[in-house]
Amino acid sequence: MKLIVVIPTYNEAANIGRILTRILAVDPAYHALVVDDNSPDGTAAVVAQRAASDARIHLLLRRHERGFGTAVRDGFLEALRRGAALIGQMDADGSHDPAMFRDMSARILRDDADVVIGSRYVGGGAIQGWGPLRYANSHVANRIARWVTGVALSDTTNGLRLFRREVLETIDLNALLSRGYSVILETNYLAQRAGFRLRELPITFHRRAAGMSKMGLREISRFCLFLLRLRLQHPALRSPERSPGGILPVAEFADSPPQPHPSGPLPPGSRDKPRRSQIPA
Ligand SMILES: Nc1nc2c(ncn2[C@@H]2O[C@H](COP(=O)(O)OP(=O)(O)OP(=O)(O)O)[C@@H](O)[C@H]2O)c(=O)[nH]1
Ligand SMILES: [Mg+2]
Repeated sequence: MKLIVVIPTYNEAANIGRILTRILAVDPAYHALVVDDNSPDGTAAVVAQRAASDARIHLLLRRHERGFGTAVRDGFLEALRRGAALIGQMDADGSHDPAMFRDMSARILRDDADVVIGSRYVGGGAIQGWGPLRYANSHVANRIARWVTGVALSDTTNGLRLFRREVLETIDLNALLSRGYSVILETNYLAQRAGFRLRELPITFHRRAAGMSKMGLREISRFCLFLLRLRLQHPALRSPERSPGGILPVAEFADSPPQPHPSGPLPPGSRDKPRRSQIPA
């Protein structure tokens, strides 16, 4: 089954070669699609050279557009066009382990989930190498995102995810509001709202291997602006705290028995299939 991993890049020449090698080593059915915004450090040239001799490496070079959100969107559209059954997303800087796609795809193929999120904040998840400020930034962003949107995830800003093709065909990628990092939250929110099953799998997140972060004040303000726009566009959004029956339970994969639903047990067989009436408008 064809799995394409979308990797947005900006100035990742020092990292991209290694991450491509790691992705392709996980499984012969895995392809990598790098979406590069004409990085000044020549990231695209590194990828193009690898793609010339490896049919599983693809490059989408965006010469005139810049932005994490639109890069992810364009990557998803290109992966659909290339016929992927499963579409992954990860960063290029070594923070995410591509071997996780094995477990993630197993969950989807077992029909336990439609979207699997690599989560730093569920039991067993971890972050290595972050200072308190970086951690606080991520933690607060997740709390606010969850409060505003009702997305039932512990970690809705991490860029290691795997989608069943149908999810990305259903949500309208061309209508996304996000231009920046909020695309992760927005697509999670839209998938949940469309009635798909989102599940979290614990991961260890590593500090970037080399190069500079693109996360800064500009991205943080873009994220806040996105939340405001979403709230204005969907005034009926409610927080989980204020509408306990209105969202899906946070779902983690664990070998332990499933947690009871907050509003009582679901009928047999319905645990994983959210009713559309459970999804906030
Ligand atoms: N195409 C594209 N990719 C981007 C852009 N901004 C960031 N990226 C890529 O998106 C991924 C995540 O960006 P990072 O800079 O690592 O952001 P971060 O993980 O929040 O920050 P660090 O923890 O400091 O690494 C990396 O692979 C980047 O190269 C952009 O404007 N366009
Ligand atoms: Mg990073």
